[in-house]
Amino acid sequence: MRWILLLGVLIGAAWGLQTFAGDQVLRVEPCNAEQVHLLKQLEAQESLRLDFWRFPSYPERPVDVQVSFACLQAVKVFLESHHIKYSVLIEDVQAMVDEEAREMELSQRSERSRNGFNFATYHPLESIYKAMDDITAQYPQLVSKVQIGESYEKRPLNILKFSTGGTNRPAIWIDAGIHAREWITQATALWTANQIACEYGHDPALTSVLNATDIFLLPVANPDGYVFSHTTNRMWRKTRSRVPGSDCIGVDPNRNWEAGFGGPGASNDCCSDSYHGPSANSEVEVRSIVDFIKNHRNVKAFISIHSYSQLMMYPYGYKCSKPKDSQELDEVAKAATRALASLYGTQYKVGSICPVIYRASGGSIDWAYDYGIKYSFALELRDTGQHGFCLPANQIIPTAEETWLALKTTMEYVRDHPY
Ligand code: 0X9
Ligand code: ZN
Repeated sequence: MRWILLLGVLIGAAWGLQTFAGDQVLRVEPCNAEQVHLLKQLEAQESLRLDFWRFPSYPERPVDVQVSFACLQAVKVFLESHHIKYSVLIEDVQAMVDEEAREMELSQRSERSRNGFNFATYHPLESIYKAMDDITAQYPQLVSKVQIGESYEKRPLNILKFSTGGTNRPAIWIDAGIHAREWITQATALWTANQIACEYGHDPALTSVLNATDIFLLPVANPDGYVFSHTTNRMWRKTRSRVPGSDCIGVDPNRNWEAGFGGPGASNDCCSDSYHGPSANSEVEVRSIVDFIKNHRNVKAFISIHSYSQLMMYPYGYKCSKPKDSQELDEVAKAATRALASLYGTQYKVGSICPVIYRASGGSIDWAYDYGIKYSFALELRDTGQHGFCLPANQIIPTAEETWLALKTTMEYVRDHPY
């Protein structure tokens, strides 16, 4: 077993690929503050290179963590010796990544012969950008592409604007893929773009929303990270910016907004996956969205799509108190997730970020809310950890379909509640 793993690692390294042979994802369930504290100590130990899929936070909540094969034994012994409960959520991360790559390869081959975009598989960035161009070309009356900036590595940041006319109408902002590895989010956003374009004029709810409101959709908020997650490291989360004087690359773009920036729930360590960056808006990807929203001035809803955990959350994450509109936001999120569940029974939890997932400062929807956009929500799509960031491609369309019902419910509510 050891030799096979070593061989895998060596072959991967020769290709410049990060491999995860024998890595496991553990679900750790601390049962008191002391145990959370111990997990945070583990997090701070750089040599372990733990990858938290769900970060530890007070009060105690389940934590998902990818542990490299080399450190697995030591981590398990540590947990057991402190009587911290854990189970193995994913047996072999590399096996899951390989399976996903095989599926992509097969569907790309059949796609080339069918000559059409396949929404039911994951795609590299160029294919997503091409599909966005195709949608724009097919529905020029309704859809236009707007470049809102350029990523650190100079890739365009493209949004799709859906508008049936009028000037500076109230607008709904939706972004996906700010975390590179959350592939179901970029895929869902693209399916959603196509759905909006196809269903306008057919679906009465969507049609009435679009007759009053514009929709701005950013399917790939972190294109550099997304490309890196395809070419080199499937579990890449952050941007790809260089921090002067450090060996580590990238900033967590969901800790980089000017909302409790640098507070609890973000890391000072530039090697950490939740590194907040040198200053708020240091990441051009974040700055470009902030500038766009500020210039547009009429955004009434701000929805950020993440994965995984099946949650619909509203502010705050940088503090654990509720916003003044929490009751209304709670009702909207409950109605939206009820609609979502009506399709396939997928259950979502609703609440504000801090109690529902963990404390997280510098997040997008907290910034949007404090900026004055009342209807600010973060969605965490499927699943609850069985596959985590590698949601099988055969779940893309069902996930997008159910998410669409939540988005539509929210958009209808926003349309009916001007402020
Ligand atoms: O840690 C995060 O940024 C989010 N979870 S994820 O697994 N997708 O990384 C949760 C924070 C949600 N907060 C905002 N979107 N503002
Ligand atoms: Zn995320």
